[in-house]
Amino acid sequence: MSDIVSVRREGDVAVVTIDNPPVNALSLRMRQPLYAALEALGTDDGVKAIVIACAGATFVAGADITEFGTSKALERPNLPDLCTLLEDTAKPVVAAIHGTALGGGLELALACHFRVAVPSARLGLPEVKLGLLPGSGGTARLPRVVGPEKALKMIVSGNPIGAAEALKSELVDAIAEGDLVADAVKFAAAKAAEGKPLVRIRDRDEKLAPVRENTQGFEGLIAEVTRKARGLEAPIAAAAAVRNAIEMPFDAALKAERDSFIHLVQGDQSRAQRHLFFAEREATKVAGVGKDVQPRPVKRTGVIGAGTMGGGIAMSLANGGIPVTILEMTDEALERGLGTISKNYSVSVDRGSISAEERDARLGRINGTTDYADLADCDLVIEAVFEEMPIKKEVFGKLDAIAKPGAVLATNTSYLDVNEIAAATSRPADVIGMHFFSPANVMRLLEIVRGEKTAPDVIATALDAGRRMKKVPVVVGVCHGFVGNRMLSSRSAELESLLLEGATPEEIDKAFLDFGWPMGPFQMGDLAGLDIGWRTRKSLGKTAVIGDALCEMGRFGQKTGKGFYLYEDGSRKPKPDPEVNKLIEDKARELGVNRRTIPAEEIIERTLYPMVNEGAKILEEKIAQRPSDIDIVWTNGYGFPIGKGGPMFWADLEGLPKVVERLEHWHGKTGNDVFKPAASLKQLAATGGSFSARPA
Ligand code: T1G
Repeated sequence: MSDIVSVRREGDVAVVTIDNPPVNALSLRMRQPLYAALEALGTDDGVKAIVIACAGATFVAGADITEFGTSKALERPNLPDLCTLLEDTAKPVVAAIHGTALGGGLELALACHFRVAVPSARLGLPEVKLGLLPGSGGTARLPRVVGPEKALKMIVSGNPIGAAEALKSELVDAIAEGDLVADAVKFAAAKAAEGKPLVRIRDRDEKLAPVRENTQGFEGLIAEVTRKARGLEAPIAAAAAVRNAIEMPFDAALKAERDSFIHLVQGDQSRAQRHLFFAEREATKVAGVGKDVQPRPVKRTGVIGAGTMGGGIAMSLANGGIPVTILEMTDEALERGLGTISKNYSVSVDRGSISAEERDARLGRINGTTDYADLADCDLVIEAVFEEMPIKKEVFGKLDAIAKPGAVLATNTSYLDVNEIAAATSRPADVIGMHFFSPANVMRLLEIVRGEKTAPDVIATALDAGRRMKKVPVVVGVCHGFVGNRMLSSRSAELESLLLEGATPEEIDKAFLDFGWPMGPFQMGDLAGLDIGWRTRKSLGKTAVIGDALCEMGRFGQKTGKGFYLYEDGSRKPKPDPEVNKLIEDKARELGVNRRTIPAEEIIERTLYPMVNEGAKILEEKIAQRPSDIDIVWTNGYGFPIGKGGPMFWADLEGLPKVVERLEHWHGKTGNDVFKPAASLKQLAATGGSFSARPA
C-alpha cells in the first residue's frame, strides 16, 4: 500500500486508512491507491467486511479543490468510479466518520453501505459555496436517505449537520461512543454475520415516492431557492438535480448531475467562489506575523461603549465564548445597551437560530459597568465610542492609566488614524484597530488595522480573537477609511453626478441589484441613515447637492419614513418618491446640467471601476497585502456578489485593458480624479497581467 492509503486486518474485517493531510481531500494521489485497495479487498474471500477510516483531523473533506481546472480532477479513477466500486462491493462497507465528511467525502460515505460517526462529527455537501453542486452522486443519493426536502435544504445551504441530527435523519447508522474504528469494525462484523442482503442507496425509493406523489411542498422550496439565488447558478442547478433524483432513474439523474457539475466547474462563478475560499485562508497569512508568533492569551475582555457597535461587539465576543465587560458613561446608557443585547438574543431564539439555553449562556458572559477600574484585568479592550478623535484620545488615555501591562487596546474606528490614537498612550505597541461592520454580531468581516508601532503578537492576538468570534479577519494598514470604506468613497464619488445627469435613485439601485448586490447605494443610505454622511460632510466642509437637500428637509431615510425613497406605514420597502425626482430635476436645472437616460452599463462603470482603481492604489501603498485580501473585505463586509469574486477578481473578468480604457474615458468626460488610472493598474493592463495572478 502507499503511505496515503494503508490496510490492516481486524479479524476478518479489513480497515482501510486514508492519510492525506491536511483534510484527506480526494486528490488523484489518494484516489489511485484507495481504488486499488478497495478493488482487491472486494474480491478477497478472507475479508468479510471493510471499514474506511481517516487519519488526522477529519474524515474526507471533499474533492481536492486545488485540482479543479487541471487534468488531475478528471483523471481516473475519479470519485464516481470509487462510488460505483463501493456500492457494488458484495460485502458490508462501513465509513468511520470523525471531524467532517464534506462534499466528495460525504458522497464517498454515501456509496458505502453504512456510516458510523463520532458524536462531534459534521456531515454536509458544501459544494454550492464553491459555485458547484455535488458532482458524485450526492444529489441522487442524499434525497434517498434523508428525503428530498431535507436533502434540498442541506445541498442548497451547503451547511453541515451534526452527528445526532444525522442519526435521526438516518444519514448515519450508528454513533461511536468509544473508539471510532473499533466501534466501526464491530458494526461491520455484525453486519457481515447477519448475512442480510446489502441494500444500495441507489435502489431505495421509499423516501422519494411520497414526494413524487405530492410535489407541492418540495416545489415550494425550489421556488424559494430560485427567489434567493440572486444570479448565482449553483443553487438553482443543485435544486434541479434533487428534482431529477425524484423524477429520473438513478443513472439518468447521475449523468445529469455530472453534466451540470462539469458546466459549473468551468464557469466564472465557481472560479470566483473557489478564489474566495482560498483567499479567506490566505488573508490570515500576515507579513511579520509567522506561525511562531504566539497570540497573547485572551480570557477576559472589555468593550467601551454600549451603543449599536459596542453592543454588537460585546455579543460577538460572548458568541465566541469570551467573557466581556461592557462599559458606558451612565447607568441609563448602560441599561439601554444591555437591554438591546438581550432583545437581540431573544429575537435569535424566536427565529430558532439559537436555543434559550445558548442565549442564557451568552448573556451570562456579558456584564456591565460604568467604572473603568472594572476593565483593569482585561486582556483585550475594544473601544467603540463616537467617531471623533478627541473622544477616542480621551478614552485611550484613561485606558492607558488602568489597563494591566500587556493588555491589547483596540479601537473600532472606521476611518480615523490608529497611529494618532496609539500616540495617546504610553504603549503604542499594544494598540491596534479592530474595525467591525454593522451589525457587528452578524457581519463576518473584521478589518484588523496594524499601526506603525503595533507589535506582531498584538496582531496575532487580534487575528486569534477574530477567529474565535468566527469573523473573517483581514489585516490592513492605516489610511483614511483603511480598505473597505476608502473604496466605498470611490464607489460613491459619482452618484450625485449620475442623479443630476438623469439616472433616478431606483435606476441606479436596480443596476446594482442586477449586478448581484443585495441592495443599491440609495437603499443602503436610507437604511444606514442619510444624516450620518451629512454630519461627516459638514465636519469635513464638504457638500452633496441632493444628499444635503434631503437632510435639510428632515429626510434621513427609513428612520424618518422618507429619504431617497418613501417608506409608508413603517414599511422597510422602498417606494420611489416623485418629490425626490422633482428635487433632482430642479437642482439639475439650477446647475445647468443637461439630463439624459443613463444606461446601466455606464452606472456600473462610473461606480465600480473607481473602486477597482482605488484598490490598485491601496495595493501600491501596501495598505492591503494582496488583491485577494481586498476581495475578502468586499465580499464579507459589503455584500459584493460572491459569484464575481470581489472587486479585484471581477476586474480580471472584465479585462484590465477595458477597465483602464473606460477609466480614461470617464476621466476625460468628467475630470473626476477617481477615474485617473493608478500606475500599477495601467502597468498590469499593458503587460497582460491580472490581479489574481499578481504575486502576493
Ligand atoms: N481541497 C484542497 N484543500 C483544502 C480543502 C479541499 N477540499 N479543504 C481545506 N483545504 C486546505 C485549506 O486550503 C487549508 O490549506 C487547509 O486545508 C486547512 O483548511 C466532488 C466537487 C474541512 C472544515 O468545500 O470546509 O467535494 O491554508 O484552514 O478551519 O461533489 O477546510 O493550510 O495551505 O479550512 O480546520 C467540498 C472545504 C469540495 C470543504 C477544515 N468540500 N474545506 O477547516 O482548516 S468540492 C469543501 C473546509 C467537492 C464533490 C465536490 C475546511 C474544513 P492551507 P482550513 P479548518
